[in-house]
Amino acid sequence: DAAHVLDRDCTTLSRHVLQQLQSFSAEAQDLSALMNRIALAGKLIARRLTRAGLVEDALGFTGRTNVQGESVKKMDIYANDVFISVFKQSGLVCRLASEEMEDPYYIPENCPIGRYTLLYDPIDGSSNVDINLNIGSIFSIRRQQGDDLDQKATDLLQDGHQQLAAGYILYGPSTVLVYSIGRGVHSFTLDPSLGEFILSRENIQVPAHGANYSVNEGNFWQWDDSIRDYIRYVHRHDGYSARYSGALVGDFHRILMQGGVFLYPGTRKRPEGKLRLLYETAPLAFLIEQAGGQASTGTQRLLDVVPSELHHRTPLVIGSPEDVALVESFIQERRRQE
Ligand code: P6P
Repeated sequence: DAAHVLDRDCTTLSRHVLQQLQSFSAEAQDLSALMNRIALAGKLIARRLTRAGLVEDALGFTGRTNVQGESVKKMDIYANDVFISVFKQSGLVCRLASEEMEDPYYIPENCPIGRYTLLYDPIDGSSNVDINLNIGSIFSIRRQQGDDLDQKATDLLQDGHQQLAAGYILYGPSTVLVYSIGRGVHSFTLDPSLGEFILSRENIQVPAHGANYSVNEGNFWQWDDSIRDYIRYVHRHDGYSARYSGALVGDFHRILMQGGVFLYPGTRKRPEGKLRLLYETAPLAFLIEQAGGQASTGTQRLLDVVPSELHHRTPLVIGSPEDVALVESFIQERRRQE
């Protein structure tokens, strides 16, 4: 019978969003359409990546540096422009803010309709592109507040609770899209033969504790004593495994699925850390809290942080509640001693 025709009850992303909201309100329709555009961007980027070694303009550097002072890779630009083009057609997004662009990109003809803003890191971990290791795209959707006539996008400088939706696309052995619109965290796997993201895991809950701790220990002597205390603790105790790929999305996905903690602490030189709030740490914090986990700067709940500017950076401690609490306990202990 029909049930056996399909491998599984193919729940596509757009259908899932509408089911999530159990309504067909204007916002539900908008979010479903927005998620569909993100899925399209993911498919276009995944397709380019699978041929990275074969097509001329996918590997290597452009010779430019971005607002972060990082050398820009061809794939960064391609992915950045893919999101702009799929949202131009959508009519829903009138501003896009990206790691790759100093200022937001405006699509004025879309403003009267959608009034949504996409904040994204088009290719996170792009150093992995040339060595065929996992990379990701991170996204967050906020509603535009006010008319932003001066195009300063100051309404974006609000805490992470303003996010309507957040998620990422992980380009790994399979392409996985993980998202939340505030009703749990769900993952979809791209079926290339269908060209559709099909529901693979619903209501993902991060384990209360996990063995993985994910941090770049090469920075050990740059850290505060509190982080070194935590690292010495996990070195001395059985049951911990170091896992670090150098690409945030893959390292986060491992923590979400298996538990544990990912850290990118501040250093003496850069106390605010490396990762950016609006399109990296805040979307992941939204997700991990929806999955029953925690995210902090080490001293403050991540979703409460108010950015001072578009490319605001924060330290990050994110993952299983027990493991995040353990890191924070070392920070609190050192503060008590000061
Ligand atoms: P480090 C990649 O450049 C990135 O932004 C994240 O994807 C990743 O977690 C981090 O930086 C890696 O930084 O300093 O450990 O190489």
